[in-house]
Amino acid sequence: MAYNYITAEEAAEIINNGDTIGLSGFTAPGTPKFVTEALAKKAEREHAEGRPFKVNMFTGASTSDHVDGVLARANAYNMRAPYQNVPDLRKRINSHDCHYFDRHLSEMAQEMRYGTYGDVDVAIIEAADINEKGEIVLGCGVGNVPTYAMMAKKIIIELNDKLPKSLLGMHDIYMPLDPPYRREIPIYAANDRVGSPVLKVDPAKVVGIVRTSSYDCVKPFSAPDEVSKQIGANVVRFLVSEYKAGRLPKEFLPLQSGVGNVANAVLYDLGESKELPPFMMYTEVIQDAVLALMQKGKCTFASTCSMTFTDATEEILFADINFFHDKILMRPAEISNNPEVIRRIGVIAMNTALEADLFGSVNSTHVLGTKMMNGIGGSGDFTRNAYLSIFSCPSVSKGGLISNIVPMVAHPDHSEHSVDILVTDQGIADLRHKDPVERANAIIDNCAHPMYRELLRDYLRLGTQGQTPHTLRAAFAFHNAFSDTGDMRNADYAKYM
Ligand code: 0RQ
Repeated sequence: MAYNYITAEEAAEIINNGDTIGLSGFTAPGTPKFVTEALAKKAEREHAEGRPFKVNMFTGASTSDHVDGVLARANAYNMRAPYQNVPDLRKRINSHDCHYFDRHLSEMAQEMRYGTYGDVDVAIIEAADINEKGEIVLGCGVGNVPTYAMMAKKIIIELNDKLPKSLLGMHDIYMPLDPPYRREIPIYAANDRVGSPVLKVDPAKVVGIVRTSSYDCVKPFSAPDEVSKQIGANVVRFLVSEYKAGRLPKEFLPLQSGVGNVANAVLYDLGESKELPPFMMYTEVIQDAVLALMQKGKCTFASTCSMTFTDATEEILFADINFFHDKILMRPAEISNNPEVIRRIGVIAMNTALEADLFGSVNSTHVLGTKMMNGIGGSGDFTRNAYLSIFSCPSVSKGGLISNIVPMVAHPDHSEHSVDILVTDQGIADLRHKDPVERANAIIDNCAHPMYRELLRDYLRLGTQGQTPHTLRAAFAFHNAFSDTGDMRNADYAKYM
């Protein structure tokens, strides 16, 4: 069938106030970039003329400024899910201009299919290629697009000429049946392929194709600072000691790694380790370090939802795509993050915390307990189901005004039942086989910054009751001290007792 080629502005005209939109992609890669920019301009025009214009936006994970930045600045979101990381959107969420549902990423697609969020009016899909039968070669991220495309009444394609058609074969599009008909997802090793290399859509639903040309605009990494390097070295030290002790199989286990500078630094360090064998990844994002590890033969395969590469690394990938073609498989989020598969193949999960408490619970999402940072993302999918779950963070933030080890986390995302290992620049606390007080002592001695250790020990001494000796009246003394004085070191337990 002959498709209708349209401009981004014409595409934006197809989208109405109140529409629910589903986007392809996961993080910036694979996410549309041009129709959303045009949509933000349309929203601004509508607002200037006194008409309401807001949409409900579902994505795979975070996007980029071309989506969440422009649309947040235009105040064009009524609702947004399931994850974001753009400062302007964060402001809209925390000021209640935008309803934000922070969901486990593996659950979004099936919740959508169950009808939790109503209909999908429009899916916008970035593609490297599309044929007359509606078979789409996706870009560098998948997300929840199989579900959004299936449910959408209309589909708009962004056909991006920067994406080589030879991406064909690097996707594994699989949609599980919903309960009670679901069977096991037949992935028994990270590199098992179970689905289709193309996304199949009904060509009759494709209302327009917009020709585009752009890399994925992932921000370059800053060079790792001393703290990140120390965290990376500690994570590697822990994994090597586990491996040498025989607590990890000799083939090693697939790794999951979160996003950001620390995660990238940890992977570079793993690549340098002579003691660890080459490994596979079963993860939701791969960053620049993974491509370098593949070139060195240290990472042999990566199952992921997105190739979150900077533009320079994306160019390296595209220039040598034959080398990488069989080493990377991009899958929908409900498969890349699938709890069943993660548990089966024994993933080692490595994620980042904002703060952790003395007994091992982790806050990944809410700054000082109230302000949404990004969201839980895939960290819960992996943490709860991993063979080994590692969290890392710097021991302090804001030059020491904030201790990232606190008596009690101000918002719990991952409980002490799921967190196995805590790592900071100071060291490693192995929380397994420890009772709550033993865990607290291990965290104070190994992870807390020296300037906060005595204050944390004082908190532990206050507790006289129960197996987990919290003192609830004083549990947020660190957070209260920061709110009142701007420095957690002023925590005064007596004030609340
Ligand atoms: O503030 O930006 O003003 O300097 O928070 O802190 O240390 O740079 O942390 O960028 O690695 O992000 C948990 C948010 C960490 C991220 C989180 C301040 C600090 C700084 C950022 P500035 P860092 P990172 C894979 C898995 C949840 C989702 C997830 C995240 C800023 O990793 O969103 O894991 N995780 N997904 O100064 C107040 C504290 C603080 C603090 C740091 N305790 N209190 N402020 N900061 N600790 C990805 C996907 O799911 C797609």
